[in-house]
Amino acid sequence: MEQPNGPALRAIGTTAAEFERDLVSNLYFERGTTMESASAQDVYQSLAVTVRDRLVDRRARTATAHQAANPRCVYYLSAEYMLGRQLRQNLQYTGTEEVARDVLKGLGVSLDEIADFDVEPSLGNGGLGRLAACLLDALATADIPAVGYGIRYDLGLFRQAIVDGAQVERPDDWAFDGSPWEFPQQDDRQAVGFYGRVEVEAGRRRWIPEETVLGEPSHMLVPGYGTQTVNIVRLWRARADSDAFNLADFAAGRSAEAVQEVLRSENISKVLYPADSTEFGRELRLKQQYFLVSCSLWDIVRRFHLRNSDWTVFADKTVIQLNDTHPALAVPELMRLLVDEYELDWDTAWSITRRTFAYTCHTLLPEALETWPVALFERLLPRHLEIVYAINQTHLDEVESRFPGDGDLRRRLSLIQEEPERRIRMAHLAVVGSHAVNGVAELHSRLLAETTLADFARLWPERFRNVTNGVSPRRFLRLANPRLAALISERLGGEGWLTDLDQLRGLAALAGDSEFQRRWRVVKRDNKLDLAAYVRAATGVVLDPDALCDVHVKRFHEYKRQLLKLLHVITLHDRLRADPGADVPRTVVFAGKAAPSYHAVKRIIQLINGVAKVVNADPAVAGRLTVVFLPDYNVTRAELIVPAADLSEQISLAGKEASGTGNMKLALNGAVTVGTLDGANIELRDRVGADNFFLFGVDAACAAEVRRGDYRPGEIAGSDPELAAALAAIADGRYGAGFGDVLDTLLGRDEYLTLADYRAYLDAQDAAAAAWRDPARWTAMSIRNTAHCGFFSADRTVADYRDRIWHADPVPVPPR
Ligand code: H2P
Repeated sequence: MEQPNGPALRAIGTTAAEFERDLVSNLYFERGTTMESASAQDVYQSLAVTVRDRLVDRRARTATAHQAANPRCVYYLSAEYMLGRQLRQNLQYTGTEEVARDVLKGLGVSLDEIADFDVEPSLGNGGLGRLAACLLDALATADIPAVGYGIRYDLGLFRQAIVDGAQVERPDDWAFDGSPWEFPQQDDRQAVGFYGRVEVEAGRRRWIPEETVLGEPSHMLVPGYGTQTVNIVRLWRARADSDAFNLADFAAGRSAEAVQEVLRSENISKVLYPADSTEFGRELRLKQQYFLVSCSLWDIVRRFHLRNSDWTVFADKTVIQLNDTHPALAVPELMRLLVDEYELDWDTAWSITRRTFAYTCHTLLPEALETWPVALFERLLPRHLEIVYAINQTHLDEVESRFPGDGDLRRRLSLIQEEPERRIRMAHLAVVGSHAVNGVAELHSRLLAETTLADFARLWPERFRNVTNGVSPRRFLRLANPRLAALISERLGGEGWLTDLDQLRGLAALAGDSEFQRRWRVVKRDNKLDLAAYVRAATGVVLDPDALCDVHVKRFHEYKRQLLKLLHVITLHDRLRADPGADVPRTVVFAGKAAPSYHAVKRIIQLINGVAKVVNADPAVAGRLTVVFLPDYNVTRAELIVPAADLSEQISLAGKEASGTGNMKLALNGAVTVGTLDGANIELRDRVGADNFFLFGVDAACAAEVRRGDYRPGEIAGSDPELAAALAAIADGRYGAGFGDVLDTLLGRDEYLTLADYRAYLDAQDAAAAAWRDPARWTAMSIRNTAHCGFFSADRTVADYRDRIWHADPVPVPPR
């Protein structure tokens, strides 16, 4: 039982009586109501606080243990966090799920209904944001002192609605009803400057900002599983000064003018990735980046000074992981703090900075490597520009001394791109300012060093390393798929696998066991019934729980090739109309969001919905093929789809997907992958075995070669009758008129070699269908996928970061 920290605090216990007392008390004192008159929202909020309170004592003890140990702390800087819903996680991590269920039942309320009020914070976009959340979970589970820093976006990315088949972006006001998991800390506000000028005072350069915005932190608890550690994620919200509201304007009836300054400040944390098609949007993005970095570094330095006074140990106590380039401004900002504010000399400051930062790159696409116009940067952050230039000078001097006279190399390695306009290369800034640079899968790390960052890898080979991504087995198996988790625990004799995922290997011996197989199939079918119920309510489409559930779920991007999957669906539609036995009964589920300004993929979403409408209404294929586009993909939706999936589509063009993590989540839940040799698919196939994976398509080297050569997609289309028929069906308007633009991209450049891989992909799908026809064979493949997924635990990923980059020791938190 957890005890209070002093006589003034009430005891927090785990018995049903204590839980009920606290729940009713929270209802009374926090919501001002009683069980008799409480709304469901009241009960939800009080339940959440009751569960949260059970973590607070652990958090307090964690902070005490960290203060005493003065360890090296990991600070994770990320523009995105996809934390997922918190209620069920925290019930599980505090061991109070059963107690809560019973107590609520006694009060006449169902936990499952109340749990539906839990809203997932909309603070992320895709794999990068979910990876951040999985790493925080695994860090706490490993007792490593860590803080995640991010922005508390009011409206997050966007809520995706489908209107007439097209994506429509709506604001995602995730905290509209109040967010019980946050601890706001108004008294810890931090001023962040923008614009202004640089002055010289007593021989030192100093930035005098012209505009100031307040960063207001709130934190959420990040509990470890099976341990006492509770770390935090600290999120910053932009606020205007309390006298920013212009009372005179308001009094004169100019209400819009009255709030102008308030809006200008608060816009900074309004949305994730404001559209960058306007100058306003671009400037806002850069402001956000600096806002995150400035607030977070201030907090990191404050934490350092709580326990230390000597700057020379800063890097021994601090490692800052840059999650992609969005927080790369932290490099010049730390230099500014050290040199301008704390008056360290440049060389000492630079050595501290480099030893402090590490950078994770998540892409290979050159267009995804951020750059900022020097002119904008200079206007917004004049002192930082000077610092970037100074860093660049030292850096280019080093290049010159190592490779004398190589002007081309200097140009390529410079932090500044000169043509066609002068821009700052953020990835270069991150690499130059870090002691370690990592990719997120073996292939990705190798390609980074050979292509995208090749010159840097030549300059500093020792900085480059790989850390293959991983996923939290707590979130994506225990929470998302309780049925499978229970079956696994029953057979493995306990839940040890939850923190030691390699134990799943013990399932391999059961792959051929017919009774185990039967139970495995029952779990899948029940999960499909859950998905079917949701899909029916959300879209009206009826799913067959016995059909092969074939899922392509992830952010929309042309390289991820949702369109290749769709061409397969169209071909299946044709085949089934001619021969109802041409394929196994199949449900194809698409889900994912497209960036609002990415027109080409938004058209693909429209085409998917067009195909779904026609296929689902076609009596000729009824019961054989169903297509759904499930709107608003996020962690909550993933938790529903992933456990129900049989076939996992990981079909990006080889050499484009850095890693993927959906591939891991799906395989862990027993989905068999149809995939290319891309990202972590390669490592997945190595582990689950080639016989339990449907491989197809060109590899990365071959793809690069095809692209360099004389690739003619039109000829491929002309020589493959089924492909020609599928394209003709789109052209003829069978799935809606006016998709000529989609065809033009395919038949024109076909950047992502969709047509080149079409035939191999269909063959792989036929092989999958053949395997599905033999349930014993399929189920064995499915079990082997789960059994050999241990490597893809985020716990292993964190152990790799710890050993290869962070060198941070665990600090166990003593139980009471
Ligand atoms: C990105 C990469 C993925 C990678 C993930 C996490 C940016 O995610 O593309 O390949 O697994 O980061 O490292 P996503 O495409 O899902 O937005």
